[in-house]
Amino acid sequence: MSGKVKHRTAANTAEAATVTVNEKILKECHNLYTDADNGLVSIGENLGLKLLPPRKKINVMLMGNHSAGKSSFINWYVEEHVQRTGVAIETQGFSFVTSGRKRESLTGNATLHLYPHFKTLQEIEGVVDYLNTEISTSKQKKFSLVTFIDTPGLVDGDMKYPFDVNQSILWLGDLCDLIFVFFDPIGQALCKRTLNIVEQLNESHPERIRFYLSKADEAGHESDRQRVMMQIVQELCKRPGLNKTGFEMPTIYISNPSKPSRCVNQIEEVCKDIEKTINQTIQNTLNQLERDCEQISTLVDDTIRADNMARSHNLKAKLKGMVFSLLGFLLPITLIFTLLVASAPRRILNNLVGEDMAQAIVSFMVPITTLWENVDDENQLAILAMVLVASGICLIISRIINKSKPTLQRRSKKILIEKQEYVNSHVKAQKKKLYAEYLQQSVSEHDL
Ligand SMILES: Nc1nc2c(ncn2[C@@H]2O[C@H](COP(=O)(O)OP(=O)(O)O)[C@@H](O)[C@H]2O)c(=O)[nH]1
Ligand SMILES: [Mg+2]
Repeated sequence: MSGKVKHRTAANTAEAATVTVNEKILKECHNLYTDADNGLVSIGENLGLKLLPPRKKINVMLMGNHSAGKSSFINWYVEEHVQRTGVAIETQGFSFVTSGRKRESLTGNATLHLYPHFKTLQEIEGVVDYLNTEISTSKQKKFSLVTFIDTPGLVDGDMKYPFDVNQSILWLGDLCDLIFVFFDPIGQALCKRTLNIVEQLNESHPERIRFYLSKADEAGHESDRQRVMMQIVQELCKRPGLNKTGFEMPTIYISNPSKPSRCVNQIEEVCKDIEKTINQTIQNTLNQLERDCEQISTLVDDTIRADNMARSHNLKAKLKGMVFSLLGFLLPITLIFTLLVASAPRRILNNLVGEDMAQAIVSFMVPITTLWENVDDENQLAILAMVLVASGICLIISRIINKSKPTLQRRSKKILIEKQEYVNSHVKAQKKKLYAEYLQQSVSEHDL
């Protein structure tokens, strides 16, 4: 007896330790994104990249007919009576059940505050009044890494819901990692509304959906249970959107010590499935972290390359612009100079630059001045006009060419490179470390 107790305590400690490792990994990943200065979200924002911080828990939605045992399943998993149950007691709206530091119930608005991912629900009229959160301190099973979403029991017919229940479930399904569909053997196992929603959910997220025959202990004998199951599967297969081969429908029930049942109970499989999804989520989160680091690094490289190109473009544009402005100024100056040398009396030139220099200039300019003297007066005027126009055009071209592209400031460039360095060394190293911790923990889990 004491041996058994000891063994169980050891297992519990190990369990607690593994939960802590997984929790820690998801929390640290979350922090790597949300850190105010060096978080990937803010770094990405500066590069025009929108990143979402990873979630710290997985979301599991339970849906199904009225009184199929959804709320009871949550209570069983949490090992605390958080959700009201009973054939007559209907879960009216959506209940988020999650673990926290103290037992507390939150209203719809507080719920949306707690789950910003679910903010879009607000757009469905009236639903916020039917949202609530139950926080429990339970750490049973993997509850610290799970948020359950209990949904209103679905029924056919004239039942009026105070909000668009189908739409709400579809939106929630988009944000959940697992969708459990409970069918119970006595209730309206084949409620059309349930089947319709399941069919729609299955279109976008077939990999998230799991079917269960709940309250299997109430199905009577083995043969009755088989018949109920056949009926449900047949009904599911009639739906074109659901017709897949190899339907799996584990039978589950919450065992009652005072009413022992010989029926096979596969409820542990549900726990394993939740665990598997948590592990998958951790791996996905770590892989996404690596990809986001790489994307940031590439974006920084691209930004710097584009900046270098803009700089060299600006330099070339400046040089070309300078050549054209020079031409624009030199053309009229040359002309005026030519006119001066050709037409002004030599005496003035002598006085201006001295006799020797004047001689040198005159002989240097001989080809142009003779050319100019050979042109008659009317054409001289035309040439003058043409030169002025050409000079004007050169000046305009110079302005057009010399348009610079925006470049980064030296300081921002430095910061970008620092962030890239931080992501490549610190964040990636952190990711490696977390992966190692994750693997280490799974290995020891297998050893147990
Ligand atoms: N025999 C049996 N009864 C169950 C089981 N799960 C739930 N119930 C009962 O079924 C009724 C409806 O359960 P509840 O969890 O409120 O269903 P919900 O409407 O889907 O949330 C309650 O009276 C529960 O005690 C089960 O596995 N076996
Ligand atoms: Mg309920």
